[in-house]
Amino acid sequence: MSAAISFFDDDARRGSRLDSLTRWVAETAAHTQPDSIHWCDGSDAEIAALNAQMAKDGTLLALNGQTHPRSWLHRSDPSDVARVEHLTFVCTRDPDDAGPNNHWMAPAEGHARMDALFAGCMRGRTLYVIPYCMGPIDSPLSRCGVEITDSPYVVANMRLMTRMGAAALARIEREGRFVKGLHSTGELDPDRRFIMHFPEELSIKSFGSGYGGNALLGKKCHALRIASWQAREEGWLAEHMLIVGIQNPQGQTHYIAAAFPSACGKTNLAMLIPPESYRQAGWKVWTVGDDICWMRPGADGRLYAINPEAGFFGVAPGTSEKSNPNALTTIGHDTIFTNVAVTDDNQPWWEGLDKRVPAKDWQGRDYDPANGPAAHPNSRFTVSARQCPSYSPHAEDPQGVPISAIVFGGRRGSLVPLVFEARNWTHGVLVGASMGSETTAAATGAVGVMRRDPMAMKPFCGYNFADYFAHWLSFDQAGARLPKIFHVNWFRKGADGQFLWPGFGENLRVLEWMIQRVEGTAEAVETPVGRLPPPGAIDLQSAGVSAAAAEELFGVDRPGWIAEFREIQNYLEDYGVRMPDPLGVEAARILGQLMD
Ligand code: GTP
Ligand code: SPV
Ligand code: MN
Repeated sequence: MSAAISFFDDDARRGSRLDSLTRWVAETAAHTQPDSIHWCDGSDAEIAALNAQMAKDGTLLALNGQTHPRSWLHRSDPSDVARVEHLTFVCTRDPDDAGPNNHWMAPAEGHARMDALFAGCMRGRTLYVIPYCMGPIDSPLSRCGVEITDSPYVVANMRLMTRMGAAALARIEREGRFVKGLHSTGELDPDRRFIMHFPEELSIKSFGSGYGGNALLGKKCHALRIASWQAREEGWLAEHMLIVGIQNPQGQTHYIAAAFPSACGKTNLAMLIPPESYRQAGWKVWTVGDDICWMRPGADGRLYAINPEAGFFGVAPGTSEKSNPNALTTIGHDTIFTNVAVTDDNQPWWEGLDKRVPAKDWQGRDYDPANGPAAHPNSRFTVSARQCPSYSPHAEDPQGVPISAIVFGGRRGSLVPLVFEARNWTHGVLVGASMGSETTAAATGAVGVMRRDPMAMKPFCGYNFADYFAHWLSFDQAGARLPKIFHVNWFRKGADGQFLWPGFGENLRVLEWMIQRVEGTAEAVETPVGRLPPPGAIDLQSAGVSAAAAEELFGVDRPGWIAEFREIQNYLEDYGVRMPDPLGVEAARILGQLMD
């Protein structure tokens, strides 16, 4: 093995706080046997060289440079197109610490399995060392990590999604502490694929996938599964939430954090364009983050949030000039597209973009509708957040932004109203804990199956959900000025199978009611399940919603809710004695009121 180290030489690092990092890199190299080692510095020259190399070997295909300057298409292996929840494990000494919400393996067994897969796996390849920072480089809320990978595509994505390179390495040297992520694409054999987490060691091992959350270890593996564990120990929250600033015509901005499961509208809400009348009145929307939110109580008792990511790994299908013009502008240049289709003039294309007919599908075949959608339903764009026209001027504030409201929401074709407010923090935690949603293409497996997805964290909480709910409840302390909690459902369908609510930009009408509730200027109607806006509080007519649809969107179907709460009670009981009592008490109280 010729270890060509291109960042700084061994002598400079010896004896510094980077010792443990250099040792880990050397041990990993000895085990995985790469041809060479490359320390990523995050420079423009570095990425230019990597892109040129990937263009040469076919990993990246250049897109139309006129319409999409400096943008690329990557086609992943057709068996490797989404997160693999059944192959994702949390390895804790005590299985109860991982909880029934995770697949568990003993740490020694997890390491043994992974080490066997990694043995010699980088022969003929380059080992890349990616130092990265999740969150603004100068924020006390940020945390660092290092990903070792043999995939240059992962390097290119991590460069857009995190603060990667020399500045992160300097912070790691200062702090001496970082999350270790080891990744290899292996042979992309679905039978030799695992995503393994060791929260007690702050480490991750991922083998056999090059896709998204399986491979970009800063994202779901670090910023959610490992960070949720760290957050509980340190008194903060790591959540699967967008962060959006809503500026009213008086110039005040309220920040809202919203947890929706994968492919349920976070990117879209984070980049919302107000309806015309709101724009004219002076409303503005500011994007802080579209997927992950780290929050911590500030000195004034409010929760302050940062977006640990620096870019968007967004769902392409459905993104259009009508649904999300901000996203479309964002991805107009310097973007990596993965598994989208292309037109005959080599522009990226996906279902819902426009009326053109694509030339090649996501697998590079001549487009034939008989083969299914042209773009894979989980095809994605990777792009720097700084290219987003609505990117908030406060998105990189080291202290974060204060959160006025937390919103939970799922994809529910029936029962759940467009919006309701929780009575208090405990009720709000129950609302989050009992969330249900229909599955999507963001993970492998059946689509459209209703399952419990508490706080949109089912695939991402690195520890026992019962302990996680207790951690959430613990924020309700003397001196705390907690956000109000709401639940929304943009996906309610009528008897004809069509959505009852137009969604997208019109969602601002619902956010406006929430903000007025926070400010104490809007009314609400008490129901057993929560507080609903009274008729007229949200202008549905201007949103094009008929009176009949409105009735359905705001109805409380008692027998339906009784059945729902019985299911919720069973779900909570599955967690046994660790489940905090207040949630069961709250659920029983609501069920009692529903049956009155
Ligand atoms: P992840 O990146 O997987 O975490 O997804 P996400 O939560 O960011 O979802 P995204 O905003 O990318 O939306 C996913 C799908 O939901 C797209 O097909 C959107 O068009 C659709 N969608 C988003 N917002 C709405 C809405 O308000 N109403 C309806 N009906 N569909 C929506
Ligand atoms: C999600 O599935 O919630 C995503 C995409 O944001 S991935 O990075 O693959 O997790
Ligand atoms: Mn997500």
